[in-house]
Amino acid sequence: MQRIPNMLTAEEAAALIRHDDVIGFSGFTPAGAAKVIPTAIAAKARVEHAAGRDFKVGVITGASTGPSLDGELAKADAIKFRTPYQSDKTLRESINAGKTHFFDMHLSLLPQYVRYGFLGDLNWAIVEAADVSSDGKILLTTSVGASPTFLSKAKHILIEVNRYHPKELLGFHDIYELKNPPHRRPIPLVNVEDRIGTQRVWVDPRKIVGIVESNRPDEVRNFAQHSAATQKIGDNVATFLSDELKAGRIPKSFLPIQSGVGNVANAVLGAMGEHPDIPRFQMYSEVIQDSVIELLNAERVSFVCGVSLTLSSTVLQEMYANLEAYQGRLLLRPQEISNNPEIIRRLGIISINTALEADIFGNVNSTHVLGREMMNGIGGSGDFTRSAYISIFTCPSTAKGGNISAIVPMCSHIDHSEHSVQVLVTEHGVADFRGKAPRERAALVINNCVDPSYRDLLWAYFKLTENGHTPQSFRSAFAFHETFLKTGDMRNTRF
Ligand code: 0RQ
Repeated sequence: MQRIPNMLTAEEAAALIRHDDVIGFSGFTPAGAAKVIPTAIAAKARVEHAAGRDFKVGVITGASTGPSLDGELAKADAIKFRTPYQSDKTLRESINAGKTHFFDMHLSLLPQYVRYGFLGDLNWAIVEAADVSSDGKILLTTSVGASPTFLSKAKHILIEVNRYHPKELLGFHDIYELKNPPHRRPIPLVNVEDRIGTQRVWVDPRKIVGIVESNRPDEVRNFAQHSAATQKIGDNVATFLSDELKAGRIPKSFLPIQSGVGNVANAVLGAMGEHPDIPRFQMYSEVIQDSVIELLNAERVSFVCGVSLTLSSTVLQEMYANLEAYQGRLLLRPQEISNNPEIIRRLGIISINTALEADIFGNVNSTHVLGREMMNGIGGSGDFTRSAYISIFTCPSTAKGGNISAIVPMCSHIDHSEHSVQVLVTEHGVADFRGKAPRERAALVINNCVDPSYRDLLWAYFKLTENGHTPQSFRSAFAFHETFLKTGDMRNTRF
């Protein structure tokens, strides 16, 4: 590090960024996200705007980030376009107001979109690191995301060396980049634990324009306590999987688990850990949340790999205090590898993701509240769902105190179609769609998954029309949504 002379302040780094630049920032969730430079870029934007000058940048990251990146830049109205995922309140409002263009995409595809040039030229990679050597070897921190691709494709690089993260993270990353077609080869990963790449990202040191030092924790939010509903969903998933095991449809050694983001996913993993009939398992996932570390500590999970260590600061600090105990049991991979369909299909992954809304035929909406307002984005849910051995969606059967049924006649937006969704689980039960025709699926969902206060209404909808392979009434398919918008309660729906 001593031979790279250009130590900069965050403000000096921000001064290099120009209006209309496209930046690939590190960060997959708030884990490993660049922090001090984006905040300084936001401050620069405010100064430029006050002087009457345009200043907006294109923001590409691995997935969502934290308040110092998406939050600050959105508050400063400095984001021209954003991809592939976000979860920041201000940014979400700007997207839904049509002010920020948001391109919601499968996370596995992001790195190759950048390499193929589909998102334009990348002016900058701004990446958080635990260390950087004078010959350009970069030790990433708590996420890999798409940083290797940003670093290889960007014209210039700025590094945030964050002293909060120890250099002993060396050995926890497995960096492997795909070649573009027609030179792409099979990915040589056949077991969850396989290492296929390097421990650090190698870049041409001449591209590193500056290094900014910082000491800032990841801005990971704590999860909500498990509610009765999320606990029951977890129990239902665990029981379903243990029944699959007993039926011989999951091998005795079990199969690797992918688990989604958010409160529901956290509760599901907790329940799987507690279920007496589920053996110790491996995880081939994306976001490693607190519950995964608890399962590793309890020896319920034997190995986990993912893209990010999205841990509350207490759990991360405990891990850092005892890091060597996790060597060989935990690995961070690029999103292009963790979410790669070739590997997901090969390993036989069981995917468990959360739906905002599902319909009686098994289509799932993960992204749009009432069909219009973007929540976070599709994230990796599609990457896993489309290629999984068993694809499961979970959700509480109602939202907003029961005024919204998460199960509707027809989804107001579809991210995962009936062709990819195999199992739906709510706190009331399980609908297993495998081998079932649409009419059979509808009966399973209404009987097993729907909240009792909506059951008669959904039967009433289903009986409206007798015709067709998938019976629908165009006039009434969105009656639940329309009624909610008019009266604030879907239970007022009348057909
Ligand atoms: O709103 O916060 O205002 O109360 O949506 O709902 O129940 O807390 O669920 O935190 O698990 O997030 C789908 C958003 C679920 C997330 C989603 C309202 C509800 C609440 C959140 P409030 P919960 P979770 C990749 C995995 C897409 C990306 C993905 C997500 C808020 O899981 O972003 O899967 N997924 N990545 O009140 C209106 C409905 C609603 C509703 C819930 N039907 N209508 N509002 N809400 N249902 C793969 C990995 O490996 C990580």
